[in-house]
Amino acid sequence: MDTQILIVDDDDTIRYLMKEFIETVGYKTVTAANADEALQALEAEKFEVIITDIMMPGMDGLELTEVIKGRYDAEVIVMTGYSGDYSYEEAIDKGASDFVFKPIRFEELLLRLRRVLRERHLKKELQNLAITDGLTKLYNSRHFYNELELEVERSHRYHHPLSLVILDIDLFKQYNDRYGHLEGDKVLSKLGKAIRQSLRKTDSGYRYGGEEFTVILPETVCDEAENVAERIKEAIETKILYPEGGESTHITVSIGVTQYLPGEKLTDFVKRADKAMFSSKQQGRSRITVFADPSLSQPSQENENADL
Ligand code: GH3
Ligand code: MG
Ligand code: MG
Repeated sequence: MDTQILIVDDDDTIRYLMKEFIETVGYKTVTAANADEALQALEAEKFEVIITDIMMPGMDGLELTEVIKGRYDAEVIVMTGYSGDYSYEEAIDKGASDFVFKPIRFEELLLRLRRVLRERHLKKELQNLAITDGLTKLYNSRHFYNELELEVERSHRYHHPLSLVILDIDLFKQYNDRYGHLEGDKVLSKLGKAIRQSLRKTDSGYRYGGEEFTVILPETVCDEAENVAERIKEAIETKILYPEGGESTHITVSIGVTQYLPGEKLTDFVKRADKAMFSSKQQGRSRITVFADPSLSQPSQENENADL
């Protein structure tokens, strides 16, 4: 089990006993003697739950709870004596998930800890469901716009490159017409898998529309994004499909690739990727078009010459 628990208490004995007990039941623990140490630990490692005393020199446990809930994705359980100095309401108000009284009864603490973890995992599952497309197991379009906004902001702030890939299945209406919608759905599901397997750790794939997909590639320049696009294209197009009532076949995809230009609007960025994809369609489908620079999203050289 790699669930990490951070124990914060200024009392050495309590810290030691809690660490021993919580490790006995199978969780990993780190201890901190005050809020500063706790925040250092949180910067260095990821914790699912922080169990903190309230009364501590320096920043108290309630303030610490507030800081944790503002900065980190973690649950907090607070501990206090029977003094009545702090109320359950105050702790919950700061974002704590539960509250235990000192002297600590370890069995009770364990029950509460397990409940907090269970609820946390349930919450995560629900959050995942809300951002995942059921058919392809890729993220959905709502999540796409949220993530793209975050990545654009990051790219802007740190001057790091950011690329976007848009992909559309070629002549998918024909496939549906020929083999039926259900067989079409199977293709979408397989394509979702092919995309997921072709991505690098930092990339994320989305079902953008019915048979349109996007990939966000942080820290990536156009050329590298093109390599990823090529890998995805090959993974999809080499997959042999066996639709019911038909002969073995395969599908092709048209892809657009572009890189974020500092300061541009998110919608312009997406539109350029879309135009690149559309250009792939116009040039005969089953290809990748890269618009590295906005001037390239204007009609291509050949078209311009043809107009003269
Ligand atoms: P193009 O190469 O120009 O993209 O041609 P196309 O036929 O793929 O494009 P068009 O936009 O005309 O048709 C898209 C098709 O995608 C029509 C629709 O039935 C199919 N489609 C969209 N969502 C789903 C889905 O969830 N399941 C299935 N089976 N088909 C879908
Ligand atoms: Mg299509
Ligand atoms: Mg389409």
